[in-house]
Amino acid sequence: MAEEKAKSIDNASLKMIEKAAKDGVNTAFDRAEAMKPCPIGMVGSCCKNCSMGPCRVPLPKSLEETPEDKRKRRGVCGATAETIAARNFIRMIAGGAAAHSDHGRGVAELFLAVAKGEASGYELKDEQKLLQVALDWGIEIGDRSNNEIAVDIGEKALSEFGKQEGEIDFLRRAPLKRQELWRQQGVAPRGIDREIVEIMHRTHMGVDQDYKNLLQQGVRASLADGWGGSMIATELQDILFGTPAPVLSKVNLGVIKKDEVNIIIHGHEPLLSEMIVAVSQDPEMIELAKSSGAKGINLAGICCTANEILIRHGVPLAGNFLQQELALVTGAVDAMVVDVQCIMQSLPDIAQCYHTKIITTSPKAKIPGAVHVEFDEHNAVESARAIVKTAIEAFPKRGSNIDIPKETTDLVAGFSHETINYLLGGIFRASYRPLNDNIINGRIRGVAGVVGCNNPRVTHDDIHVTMIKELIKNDVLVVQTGCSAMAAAKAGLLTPEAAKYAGKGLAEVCETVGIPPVLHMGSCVDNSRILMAVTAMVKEGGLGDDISDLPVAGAAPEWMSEKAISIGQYVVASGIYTVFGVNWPTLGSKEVTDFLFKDMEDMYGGMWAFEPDPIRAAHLMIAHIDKKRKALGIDKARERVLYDMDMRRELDAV
Ligand code: SF4
Ligand code: MSK
Repeated sequence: MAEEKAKSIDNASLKMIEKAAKDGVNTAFDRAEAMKPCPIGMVGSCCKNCSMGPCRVPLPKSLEETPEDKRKRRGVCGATAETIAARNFIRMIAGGAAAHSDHGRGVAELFLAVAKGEASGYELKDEQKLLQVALDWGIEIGDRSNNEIAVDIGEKALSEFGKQEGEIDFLRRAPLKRQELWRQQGVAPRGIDREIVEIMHRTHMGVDQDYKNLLQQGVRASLADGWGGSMIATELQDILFGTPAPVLSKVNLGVIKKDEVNIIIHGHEPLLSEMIVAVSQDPEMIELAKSSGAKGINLAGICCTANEILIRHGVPLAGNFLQQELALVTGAVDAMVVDVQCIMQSLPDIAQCYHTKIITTSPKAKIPGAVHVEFDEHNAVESARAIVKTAIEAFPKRGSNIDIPKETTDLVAGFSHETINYLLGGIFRASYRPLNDNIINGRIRGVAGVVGCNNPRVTHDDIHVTMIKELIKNDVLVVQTGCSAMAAAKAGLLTPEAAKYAGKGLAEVCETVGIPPVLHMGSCVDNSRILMAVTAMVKEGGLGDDISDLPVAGAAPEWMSEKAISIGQYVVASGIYTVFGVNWPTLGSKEVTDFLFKDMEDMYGGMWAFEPDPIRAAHLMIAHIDKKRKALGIDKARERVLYDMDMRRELDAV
């Protein structure tokens, strides 16, 4: 009998999974066991784009498919397995790009309202970034006030979504060679909305039926996400709420407190949660909590809203994606406030077993069974107060079935690309030079971005943590966002002490600079920070003249979301080799998979790979990093560094 796979490597999660079973609560872990994935849909071979179908074009039983068999392997409309797999793949990109970009649009709308003085309670916190974005976008600074400049930035940001012609403006932040390559390939994106709509049009029955042409539109829309919608979200959030700097905090379900009103913030957009952070510190609210018998108000987060308020305020992380239901199972969460994305519909059902109020806040994301308190940017303080009061009112209704796991781990987060600049180069000479130098001299072998979700099809957190440990052990500096960063945090990898897991060279750099070997850069939209960091490495010099020359790689080893596919595609199209785990959604077509895994390297200098085993995946990334080091002529330097005195003595002794 096959050995049953562990559900998680995290003890707190395992305890709550056990409690859920006792309490009769069904979680994603149970549902994943009961619901086997459809093998045809899993590899992208099912199409339901019209009512002549759904059509399934499964792979032939034998690898030796005859041309005649292949001709028969079509949907009713004649669509081939290639067309179907490519259409499905780029529809995932459209979904992911839409989610990130609509987040960016929401931020831009709030930003404009703040600039115009129409959103009380908010302010423009980062003047330096305001001026930087104004410069990048050619917006007049002169002797105008910050608010006047910000009005132009807000209007410009909103216009980027609907731009009919020309390119999105942040594209010009990329290295020149990369911009030219995108233009040659015909994938430099116009407005973000336009590229997403075009995917939906081209994938409609009977439109684009050339898989390569389809995949190129996927690239174009994904670039509109990474260098457009996501970058707008990150930059405007930084101006509004402050650019993150290193901050100490804690992670895991143990941050939930038995004697305080616990409010968990979950989702992706920090617009309202920023206000909840402020309101929960209001002495009047704390008094109100005390009058209900609580000692205070405790905020914690799940998923990327959590990352956003962690990196700016140090608010602790209750957990990542697969811990959202488990947080409720503690019985001690008084309210879970959700905005958009990655929110399980099971939450209100589970909440009924306890006393928790699930509060939806976005008109775009309502859930039957939840209380809806709509976020109104013109009245954000009032919305936040209503939410905090709802949580306080729930506190006395807690039952006795409470069990909060003890586990918490310390972490340091908030490594924006600007912070890395300062940390490495110093405040007076902020620069990526020391990073590039340490890569050239071989102390740091390369940089890997490990990001993305959890997926109950694999052991929770295990794939992330195993991969990251293998990378740092081999002197690869890891940068992170999303739920992956939380997995690493729980394993203690986001503290400077984690240098003990790193190879000698990386550990030396971490100890000198005082940084962890794994840097938490933020939320899902903050993958745009990674784009800026690799661009800064190119511009610093010595490591080639394009992102694809750098010894860097990317991974989303436990991915589940369409957003991960959009992120992966813009990272690949930006020139970075990227490995995904769990499963791969185009395996139903060899041609489509070959295009993504092989042809893209010639076209973009970066390509996709699929490897569910975390150690093997890490070594694919390391091999790619070494290939780039060799091409740069810095592989020899690395060998010199490896042979330190002890090793030389050992060699002499032989
Ligand atoms: Fe089938 Fe073609 Fe309709 Fe898809 S679009 S469901 S392949 S007939
Ligand atoms: S929250 S998209 S599960 S990283 Fe950004 Fe986590 Fe993936 Fe959602």
